[in-house]
Order: sequence, then C-alpha cells, then structure tokens
Amino acid sequence: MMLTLLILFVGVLGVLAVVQLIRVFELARKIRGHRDDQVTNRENRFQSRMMMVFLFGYFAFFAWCFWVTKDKLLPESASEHGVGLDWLLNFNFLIITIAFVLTHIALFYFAYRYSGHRGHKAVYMSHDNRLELVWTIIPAAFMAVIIIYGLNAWNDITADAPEDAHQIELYSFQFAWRARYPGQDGILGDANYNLVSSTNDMGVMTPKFLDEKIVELEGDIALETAKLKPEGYPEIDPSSTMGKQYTKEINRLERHKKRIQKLQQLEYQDAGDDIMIADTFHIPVNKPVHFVFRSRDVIHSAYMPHFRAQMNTVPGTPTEFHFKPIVTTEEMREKTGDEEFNYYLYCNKICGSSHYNMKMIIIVEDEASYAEWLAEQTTYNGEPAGELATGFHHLKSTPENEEDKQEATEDEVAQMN
Ligand SMILES: [Cu+2]
Repeated sequence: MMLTLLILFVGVLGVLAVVQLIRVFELARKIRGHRDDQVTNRENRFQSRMMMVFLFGYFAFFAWCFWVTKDKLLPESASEHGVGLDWLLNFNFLIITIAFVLTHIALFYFAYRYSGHRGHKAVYMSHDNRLELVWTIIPAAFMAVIIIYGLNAWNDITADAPEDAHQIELYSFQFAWRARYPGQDGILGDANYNLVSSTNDMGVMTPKFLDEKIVELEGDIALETAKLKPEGYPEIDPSSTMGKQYTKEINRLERHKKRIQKLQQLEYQDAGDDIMIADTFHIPVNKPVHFVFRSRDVIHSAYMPHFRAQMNTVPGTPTEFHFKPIVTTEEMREKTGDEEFNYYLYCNKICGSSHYNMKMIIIVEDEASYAEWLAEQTTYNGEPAGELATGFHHLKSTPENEEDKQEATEDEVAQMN
C-alpha cells in the first residue's frame, strides 16, 4: 500500500517536472526573440526528415504485425470451393497491400520532398481533370475485377446442390448440435417443434414419438389437475390466485396435446428410418454434401472453418449450404503432422452461456468407410441402419419428388373412398 502511494507520488512529481521543463524551454525561446507564429527552416527540415523516419517505422511495424499473426489466418482449405475463395481473398490482400504501400510512400515522401521553407510559395491548383480521371478510373477498374471475381465465386457456392449430394441435417439448440441422416428412403423425415422432448432432441415425427408425447402431456395434465385437489386439504378454488395459475397451466398443456393430435392426422414423412448423431459425424470425401440447418431456440451459426462454410441457423426457417470436401481427416493429419487433428463444426453466434462449448467433430473419409460407418448406426426405430448404405445416392428430395408424393397421396385418398 505504502509502496503504491510512493510510486504514485513519484509519478505525479515526474509529470510536474516535465511541465516545468517545457515552460523553461518556451521562455528561453522567447528571450532569444523567437516568435510563436513563425516556423524556422531548421524546424521544417527536422519535421520533414521525421516524416521519412515515420514511414519506415510504420512499414516495419506492419511487417512485424503480419509476422507475429501469420499463423492466426484460416487453416488450409479442405473443400473444393474453399480453394477458389482463398484465391479471391489473397488477390484482395495483394491489391490492398500494393495500394497501401504506394499511397503511403507517396504521402510521406511528398511531405518530405516539398516541406516548406522561407521565401518559397506553394503552387495554387484548384482543379485537374486528368488527375481526377486517373485516381477514379484505376481504382474503379480494380474494384470491377474484384466484384466480378467475387460474384462468380458467390454464384458457384450458392448454386443448387447437385442431385447426387449426400443430404445431412444439422440441428442447433442451446447448447449442442445434432446431425441427422436420411434413412433408406433417402428423404429426411418431417419434424415439428411441438414434439421436442427429452427422448426426441430434434422433434422428429414418427408414430411412436407422437404417441409418447401424448402420454407425456396426459401425465403432466394429471399432475397439474391433482394440484387442485391436494390430499388431506380442502379443494383449491379455481378462481383463487393459485387456482388460476394451475388452470392456466392445464389449459396450456391441453392446447399442446391438441396440436399433437392434429399432427397425428396429417400426412407426414415418417422419420423412423432416419439416423441421429450426437457427437462425431462423418462425411464422404470428393462427394458433394448438402447441409440443411434448423434451430430450436435462438439464431446459431454453423461454422466449419476448414471447409470455408458458415451459415446462420434460424428458428422456423431452414437454411442450406453445400460443399465438397477434398481432404480426408487422415490426409490432413499427415499434412499438418498433428496426430490429433480434427475438423470441427462450431457455433459462431454468441448464443448464451455455454456457446463456447457448442461443437461437433467432423470426420472426412473415403466413401466406402463412410458407408460402413453409416451402416453401423441405429435408426430412430431402433433398427440397425445396415442396408441403407446402398441407398444414399439420391438423397435430395426434389420438387418433382414432392409432386409425386402429392399425387400418390391423392390417389391413395381416392382409393380409400
Ligand atoms: Cu450457438
């Protein structure tokens, strides 16, 4: 404590000493007949040289910054479009660096070369069309190249997924991810938020989950109803504050139950043969993978930096992204010399207290190993995925397929009548 005070005291004295010194210096100049509103040639020369010293110091500082942060750049790209994106980024860096170096050399060199000295009058120039043209057309040309290149890359990345893409759903919620693969039918089953439960993270629709949810809700309704008639106590008046609270909850649960009953009557795509993965998911190398993203609660962001992929996951609005991985996990382990290397899916939106922990490992492997892994998984119906490995080629549910489904349903309805 004493030491802190002493250091503070010495600091204050130091500042006072500097202030006094500056005053002495100024007084001495005044005595020598120096006027404050006039700058001497000597001062101008000193300032102009300092401009050059600053220029080199400035460049040295940037070079150093780049050197110490160079391993903080994105890791090597492991997707097909990522290679093109990196080219685009590096091309931007190149143009920016050249413009930065040239303009700063010009700025500081001119300040040095044309520093003021007594008796010299500056040129008065109000306008120059040629100069205006030069510094408009050159940057515009470079901007056009960057924009055209960028738009092309963007169109490629956001184009429709190829027909033979493997479809995978990524589902986000506070605070974890789930991956879902379509089963033998090659189509992801339907899902509904109202079905989310402790046994059904993603709220997928299967007859079993619908029934279970009804049983669960009926249990909850019974519990709430029992609260109105506590054992050994008089019945609670439904119009009392507490009674109103219980009734409100019972009504809410009843409405939820009605929604589930409505769902049961709908024509839906059974998700029973789908496969849900909770921690490490696999994708095949050199095959396009089409991701569909959903979110349960808030906006999360699916971020796969090695594949140069990021997409917001929005409650109520499925989003999508597709890419083709080109380097397997094994190959990347060899390349980086890191035995433990893994690709990751992260959440890149600050979505709550455990946001930092929202990630999944992604294993990229050859198609045969991928099929083998998939075949070992268990479906929602509790069956081994087995045979499904052969059925993963046409996973995309196209608009035509949707129409077929619609027609089939109408036919079925006609038959029933
Ligand atoms: Cu998140």
